[in-house]
Amino acid sequence: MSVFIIIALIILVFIIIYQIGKASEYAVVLRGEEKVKAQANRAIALLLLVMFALGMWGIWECHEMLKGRLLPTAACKTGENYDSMFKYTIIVTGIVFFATQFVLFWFCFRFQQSTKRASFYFAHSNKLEIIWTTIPAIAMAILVAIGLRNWYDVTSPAPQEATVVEIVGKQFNWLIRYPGKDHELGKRDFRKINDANNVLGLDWSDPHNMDDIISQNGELHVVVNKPVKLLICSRDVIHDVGLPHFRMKMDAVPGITTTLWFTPTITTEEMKQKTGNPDFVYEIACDQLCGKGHYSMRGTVIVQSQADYDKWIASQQSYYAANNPSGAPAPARPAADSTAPKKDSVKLVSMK
Ligand SMILES: [Cu+2]
Repeated sequence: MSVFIIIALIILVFIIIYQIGKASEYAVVLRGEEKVKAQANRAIALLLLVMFALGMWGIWECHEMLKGRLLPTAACKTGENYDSMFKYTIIVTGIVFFATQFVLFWFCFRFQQSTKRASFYFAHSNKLEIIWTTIPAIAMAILVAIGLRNWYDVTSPAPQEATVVEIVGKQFNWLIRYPGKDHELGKRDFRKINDANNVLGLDWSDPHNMDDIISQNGELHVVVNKPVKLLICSRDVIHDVGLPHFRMKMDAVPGITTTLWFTPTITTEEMKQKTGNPDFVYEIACDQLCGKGHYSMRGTVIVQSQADYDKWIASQQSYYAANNPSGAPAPARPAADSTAPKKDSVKLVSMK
């Protein structure tokens, strides 16, 4: 019912505007075209000022409404740097936006058509060209330089003491591999991948693989105030490790290892108290549309103290031990299998 009322209202508004238009046409005939034109001109000039004021008020209202809701609290130093870059960009572009819009609307009002004033034309001004090219160029160069510095911060070589964790995207979850006691991840070979007992294709001839731990529930455990380096890869299509609370994202590309590093500064427990949300979790969102289960490809980052992390890792079994309880080497994958399409990719093809 309310939909009909709204449609009827819209139609009514159109009819009113149409009738006003017609009435002003008659007025032109009755009162003389020049006079009506001058009146309309004044009215439009004034309305433009009103529009400017309404627009600014709308922007302010949006700002008030969304205050504190746009981005979650940054939980690492580089995230804070990104936030300040965001703030300065908004300030600079905001000032330019306000100034240009104000001048645009004010000029319309101030220099509305008048019979008492002759127009002044000038075709070119080198001085103006230099001013409005140089100032934005310098401002943009500064903003880009800050952006590059922040980008370098997250993609530069990680500190020596960083924990290395591998995160591999697959349709449709994240596989996370931690080096075991030897602190080194073993070699992988995509030809050795099989979902039964070697989800990441660990090469069992490499002894570094024997103690590697693989978490298949999408939980990435990291230690607070300790740098963590992510080795990012994919098992099938392109995914993207999106970490909104750490202001980072990086594509997970099959066959290429991309990296990111950061130092989390707030534990999950502290964040629960900070946000007042007992269910708070740091999210890993797949930021690349990767198939029909993309929406469900959500992981979590658990930021914890060193003691909690040590306790957690001690409770984990290595992937090798969990899948080969007898201790025997994992059977090699049958050759025929390696060319068979994976179940999920078949599903994806059938979508088209
Ligand atoms: Cu994905």
